[in-house]
Amino acid sequence: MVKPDGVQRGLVGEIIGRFEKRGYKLVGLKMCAPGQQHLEQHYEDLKEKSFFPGLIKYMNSGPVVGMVWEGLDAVKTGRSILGATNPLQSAPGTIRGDFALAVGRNVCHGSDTVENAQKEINLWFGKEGVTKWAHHSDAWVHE
Ligand code: DAT
Ligand code: MG
Repeated sequence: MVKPDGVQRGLVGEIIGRFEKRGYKLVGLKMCAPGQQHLEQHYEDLKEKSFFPGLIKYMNSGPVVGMVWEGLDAVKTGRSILGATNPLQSAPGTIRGDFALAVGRNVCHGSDTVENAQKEINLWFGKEGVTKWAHHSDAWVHE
């Protein structure tokens, strides 16, 4: 997901392009501003953290762009494309390492496990929000 700062800074195309060019297949895409309750549900595992109120306020400060990517090891490799949570520790070449400085303005979100990816897809996209399609380059990307 491109967070509100990423949307405002015009990074939507850049972020989509990095996943697309790596070889992942886009199967879900949506801009929305779902509101506080939905965002609290999305980050429910962090609700006891001191930064939680600030995180929700930031996430609720503008629209976000959610996406669902399919391909080999998409969750783990997707996280490495994003970079470390704190951009000061994100390697150059990662999205956060190239475009962010502060942990509370780190431009993008990525699911951290396949199980959480499934939960987040259900929360943000529902069953009809994901599109099955055949990528013409699939055999040139996957063995
Ligand atoms: P990630 O987004 O890399 O999965 P996370 O799930 O641990 O990281 O936390 C969710 C978001 O909360 C993270 O992208 C930025 C914010 N956050 C995490 N740790 C923080 C901290 N110590 N101070 C402020 N914000 C923090
Ligand atoms: Mg997380």
